[in-house]
Amino acid sequence: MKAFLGLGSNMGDRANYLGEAISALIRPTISVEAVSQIYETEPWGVIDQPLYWNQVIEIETTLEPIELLHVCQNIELRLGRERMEHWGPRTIDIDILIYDNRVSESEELRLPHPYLEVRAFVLAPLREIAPKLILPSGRAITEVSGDGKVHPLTT
Ligand code: PH2
Ligand code: MG
Ligand code: MG
Repeated sequence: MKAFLGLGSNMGDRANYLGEAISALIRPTISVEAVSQIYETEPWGVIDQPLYWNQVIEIETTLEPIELLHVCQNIELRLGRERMEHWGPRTIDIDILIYDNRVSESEELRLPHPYLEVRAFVLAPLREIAPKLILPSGRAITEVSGDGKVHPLTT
């Protein structure tokens, strides 16, 4: 199945955490199909924290969504993620944004990601790698920009 993952870091060597997370995802059950540029983004939600570096990747996976979530959580732990404050600073965050057309309202995993369509730090890199995507709301990704300042690192 096709899925899109959002990666974010705002502590320590952000480029290194993003790169390590992508490498760690690759395994027989997960292949990485596309990788966006890194975007520097202003913190969304809790604004009194360092700037984030965000990236979105497209994967192909044979894992079920909950299995994929557990893989992501294990990688977060290995890369030193400590859960302190809700939406607070972190070495690495790996979120499942979209998994095929799957909808989940469970406590553990909500799909599609509940804030997907309001966060520019997700929409900008997602638009870069999937410009023809129709969002879960039915709107084209080219028509939705979300909130927050973002810019790709290379421009
Ligand atoms: N993640 C959050 C909360 N706020 N802001 C930015 N810019 N980037 C993030 O990845 C981010 C955030 C919770 O996961
Ligand atoms: Mg997140
Ligand atoms: Mg998360």
